[in-house]
Amino acid sequence: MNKKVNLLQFPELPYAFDALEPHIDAMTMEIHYTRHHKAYFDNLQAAVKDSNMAEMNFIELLKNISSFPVAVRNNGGGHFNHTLFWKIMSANGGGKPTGALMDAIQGQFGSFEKFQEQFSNAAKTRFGSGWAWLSLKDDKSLAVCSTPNQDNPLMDVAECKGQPVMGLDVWEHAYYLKYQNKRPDYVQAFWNVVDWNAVAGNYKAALNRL
Ligand code: MN3
Repeated sequence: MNKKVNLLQFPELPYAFDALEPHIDAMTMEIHYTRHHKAYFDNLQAAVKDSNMAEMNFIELLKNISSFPVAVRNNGGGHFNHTLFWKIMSANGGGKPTGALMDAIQGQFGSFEKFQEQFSNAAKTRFGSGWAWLSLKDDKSLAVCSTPNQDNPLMDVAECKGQPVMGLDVWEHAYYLKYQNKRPDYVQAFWNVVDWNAVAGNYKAALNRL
């Protein structure tokens, strides 16, 4: 899906603020989308205006992010990451993936449960603000990792490089109203809203770009 992320367009939230209740509460969703994501988006517009960055392919820009101002790294990452995050959750989420994605997860991690544990650990142990990721690497293998702040595995500055297939926001603004300091409870709840069809679509699209 990441080729669909537009640098210049603020995306619609694909569901109502309360759609992911009780796992993610409506107040958190509203503030997260209308204020946090919107602020990254607005700050990104300010950072790229009067430059040729606005006309660049957003993915290519992120892949070469070390060449651009830090405001573009932080706000471009923020815009990209949240756009992906909204789309990999749904009211009908949860359960397990099927098909090629499930085969790839089982082949890479041994079982879906082992993948879940590794992803959850990446989310829980990221110190401070950041994201946990499942990514497709250039050698077609899957990898779990986490990044600080609004970085992501597309960026040339990331320790773990690949195409993001699914991501989990572990900034406190993503969970504090409902879960306070209990990030592990939020991470556990996330599994109930993962839209595996959307994640499978991202996986397929990422494979097609290799
Ligand atoms: Mn966030």
